[in-house]
Amino acid sequence: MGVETKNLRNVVLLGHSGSGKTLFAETMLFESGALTRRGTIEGQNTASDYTKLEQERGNSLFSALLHANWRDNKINIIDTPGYDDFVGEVISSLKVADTAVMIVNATSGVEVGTELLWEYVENYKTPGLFVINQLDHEKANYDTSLEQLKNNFGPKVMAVQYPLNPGTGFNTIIDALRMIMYVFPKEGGKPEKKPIPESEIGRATQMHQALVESAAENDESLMEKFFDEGSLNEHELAKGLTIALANQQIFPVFCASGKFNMGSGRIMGFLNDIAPSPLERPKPMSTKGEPIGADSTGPTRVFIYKTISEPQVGNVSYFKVFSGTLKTGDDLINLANSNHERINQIYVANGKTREAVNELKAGDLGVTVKLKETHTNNTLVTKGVESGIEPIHFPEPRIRVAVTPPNKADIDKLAKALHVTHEEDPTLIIEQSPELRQTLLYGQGQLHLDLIKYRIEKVYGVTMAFENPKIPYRETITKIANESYRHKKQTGGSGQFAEVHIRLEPYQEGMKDPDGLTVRNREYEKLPWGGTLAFYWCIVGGSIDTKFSSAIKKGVMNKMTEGPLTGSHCRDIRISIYDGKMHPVDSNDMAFQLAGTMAFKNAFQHAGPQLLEPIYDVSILCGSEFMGDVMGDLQTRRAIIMGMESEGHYQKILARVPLAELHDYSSTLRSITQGKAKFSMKLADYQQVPAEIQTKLVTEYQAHAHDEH
Ligand SMILES: Nc1nc2c(ncn2[C@@H]2O[C@H](COP(=O)(O)OP(=O)(O)O)[C@@H](O)[C@H]2O)c(=O)[nH]1
Ligand SMILES: [Mg+2]
Repeated sequence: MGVETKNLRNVVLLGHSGSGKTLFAETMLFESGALTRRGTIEGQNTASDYTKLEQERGNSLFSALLHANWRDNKINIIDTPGYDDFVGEVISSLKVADTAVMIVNATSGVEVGTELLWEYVENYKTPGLFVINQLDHEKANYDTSLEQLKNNFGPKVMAVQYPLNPGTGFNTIIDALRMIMYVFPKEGGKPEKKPIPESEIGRATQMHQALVESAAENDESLMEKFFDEGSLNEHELAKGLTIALANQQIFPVFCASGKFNMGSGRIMGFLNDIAPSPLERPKPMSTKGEPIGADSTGPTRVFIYKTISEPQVGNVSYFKVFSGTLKTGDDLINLANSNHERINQIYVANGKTREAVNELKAGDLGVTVKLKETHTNNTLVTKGVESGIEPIHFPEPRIRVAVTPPNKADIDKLAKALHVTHEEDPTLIIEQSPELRQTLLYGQGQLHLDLIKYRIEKVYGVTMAFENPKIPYRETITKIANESYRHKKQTGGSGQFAEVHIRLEPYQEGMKDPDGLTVRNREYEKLPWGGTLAFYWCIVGGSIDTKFSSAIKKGVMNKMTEGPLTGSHCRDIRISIYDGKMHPVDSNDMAFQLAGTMAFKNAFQHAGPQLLEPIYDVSILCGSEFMGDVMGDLQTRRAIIMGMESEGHYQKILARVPLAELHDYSSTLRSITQGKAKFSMKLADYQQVPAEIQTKLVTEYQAHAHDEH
């Protein structure tokens, strides 16, 4: 029998890298009895960091699914990586979690990672709590950490506990919810419960009162009771806190030392008693915009939040049962492609250890293997169900590199390896660019791409090298030019003849008709690479037959595709065909197409040709102390600063930066800020390339084009 939905707690551990998530997860498993001995990061033997790569690096790179039984309940725990490069793993974990536990390092307080990850918690409306961890550290500062949490995340942040003696020798926590003092033995574990000493009663009572008030605030009957009696009993308090937590009306703060195994038991107790089950949190939305309740007797909806590929096993799919009950032998339908999938095995997981079970009820997390055509973000449903789970939206990439073409023998192997890697990690995006004639990889940071390279070499035995990606420049014109071109050729008996007179103008939406020309027909071509080609037919008196119009346009488009300056795509040009000549026998489509190409090419050179480059909106969040360095670096990248604002003790900078100047930004920013910065980027616009850079690019292209002929 699967665990009842009301007895499930799905928890995701979040936090800046190094805050102690993985060790804390280990402690939770140990305290619950799921592990008989505690691993350490240094010992490379934790349940969560079970891949060789993570152990070597001493850092989580992938999310890990764990679970612990605690009294009546099963607590599913997902440990996540802290590095922003792996935020995809965090987002997919948040999608299936019902409570977020944000681990904060007491020696450094709120860090960039804390802030960025909290944004996701708020966006996902995930109930959340904080753990101020590493209180055993000599530099631990609880008060500052708590103050920073309140400053950054507002008055809903409320302490449940405080440490009596943070720092070396830490062993005592005052708990204002239970109004009790916990004193831990040297090796941690089960604390001794003692009355709160006289000297601390004042502070503890004040905290307790604040918790009771916020528990009462979110429920009318509790509110009444509170006004009548001035207090709530334990049961009412728990009920009120569950409602407040589930609706993000309170973010409680706890104390811990993962290293010395202090505090995790109480936090699991809180998750057990107070944290919402999948039934109590706001309902997630389906692809059809309807709320989906975690009803274990309803139709089955199984959502795949993560897929990995294991050497001996093949595809391993991590899922949440959003509704219904999943049983072995179930035949489900993948809503994304209508394929049938038979569920042969269902597992629960503790890192790499998997244990087979017969069924999982609504709300539970599990693993299955060997699905045929099912990927991350797909929903498997009972036949007849039409709405799935709204997919995870992964963040925009922040770095791009080109893959150096491998030797012939490896081309297919590499392509396959990249494909599988993308299936496992949707934040890796692969693009075959016909425009740049390169294979481009887009990812979340240098570390992200380096790791992908490392894994592909290890797992698939294909050597992979990166090179600088080319920039997708655009070409346009800045002034009017008139041009005529005559194509004439005599070969044997037949000949070719076409003559066109054209005018090129920079195109703008809503511009008036060309001076002195009578426009017969207007065509506006929205170009697949952005911008417009306006093609005007202004022939009076039939000097060219209208039937040649499309051949001329085709000729122009050929050159627009591979522009005269650097072979880049052209955009935002109006061409008016206003005169020409044809020959009754020798004129044909081919001749007019060629004439169109040549006339356009020549006119372009006289029309103030201009290269355009992609400009990105870049948003940077960094510690205020690095502000000067970050700004100084931006100045070397032809950046335009669009705004600055402070967010807590962080500084947010908005800038517009040419893509050509951004290729090493991810690693540079990391090194100048010692990792205390994050950024995002998004294509904003195309803008003129400065004259000296244009000259250089055009000269390079012309020299290269010359070589090729
Ligand atoms: N002193 C102390 N060190 C800790 C504590 N928790 C974790 N660490 C250390 O901090 C480092 C990072 O821990 P880890 O669990 O990998 O952090 P994560 O990146 O958040 O998963 C490791 O060297 C741990 O041994 C703690 O409570 N106290
Ligand atoms: Mg970790």
